[in-house]
Amino acid sequence: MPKGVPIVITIGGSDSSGGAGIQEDLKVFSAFDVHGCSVIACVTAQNTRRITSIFPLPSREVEKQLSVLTADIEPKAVKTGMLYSGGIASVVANHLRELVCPVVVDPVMVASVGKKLYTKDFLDALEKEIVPLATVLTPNIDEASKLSGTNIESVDDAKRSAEVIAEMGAENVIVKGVPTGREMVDVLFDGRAFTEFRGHRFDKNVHGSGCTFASALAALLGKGFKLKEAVQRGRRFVSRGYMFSYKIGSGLKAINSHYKVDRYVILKELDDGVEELKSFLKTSMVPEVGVNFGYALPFASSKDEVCAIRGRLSKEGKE
Ligand code: PXL
Repeated sequence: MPKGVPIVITIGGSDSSGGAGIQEDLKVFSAFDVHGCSVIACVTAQNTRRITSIFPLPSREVEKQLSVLTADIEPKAVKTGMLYSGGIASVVANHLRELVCPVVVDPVMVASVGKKLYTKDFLDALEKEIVPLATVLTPNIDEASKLSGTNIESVDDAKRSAEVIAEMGAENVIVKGVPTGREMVDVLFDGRAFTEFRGHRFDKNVHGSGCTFASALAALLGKGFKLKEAVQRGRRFVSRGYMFSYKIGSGLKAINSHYKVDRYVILKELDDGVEELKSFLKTSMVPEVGVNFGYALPFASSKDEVCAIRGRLSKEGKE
């Protein structure tokens, strides 16, 4: 490992389908060039359609993983996901209390295939022990509704819910995915002010998006980004993941957190394209104003993902 690579620990459940949980977190960490350590809280047996078993590890085994890691390694950030039971949540909280790095808490409650991912005593431990240790808590609207006891149907509802959750001790709360017309809004509350993040509303249900966002946040905070910038970058990463999501079985698609956008290939294609165009372009086809020619990365969403020839092709065949 090169010197100075930030280390980020994820604490959560194993997802045998590889789309969410620890497996997804480690993929995201690697996409952001941070080193991921993992503490397994439970093992789920699942495919893209259903979860057939949840096997929580004994709390003392979770405790052993945390102890051995923190005795040797100084994480730059920690992310928690599916902790499942009150007992496991308490053990995790005891360790988080000793850490000085940012803690991203994804209060995982229900799987995208619809199964409940916690036991009765978990909610109490989450509220009393884990939430107060969160640098940022990342509930979706259902999780935020459950935690705050308010029903979220609008951005204003999400703001009220975030205030209630912040009262429980979370430093920042981001309530994700308030559907408003054609947009999806995330609401961030830092204990004083709200920031709204608006984006495209993807209507497909993709497996792993919550884990991806929270682990991207942990990686970015671990790399030293300020929270708002981390949220913006994390959201962009998740949108890309939706666009490039793919099928691995007969059920839900998997979010794509390992796509590579190859800028060099696009530049080369532009170059070759210009030469090809010039080879058959007749003067009569070129308008007075000339011809612009540009290429973009797949699903380009900003100017730095577009390349074009400087100036334009003119009637005289000059670039
Ligand atoms: O997406 C939430 C989640 C987190 N962790 C594990 C999961 C899931 C959803 O299926 O299986 C292990």
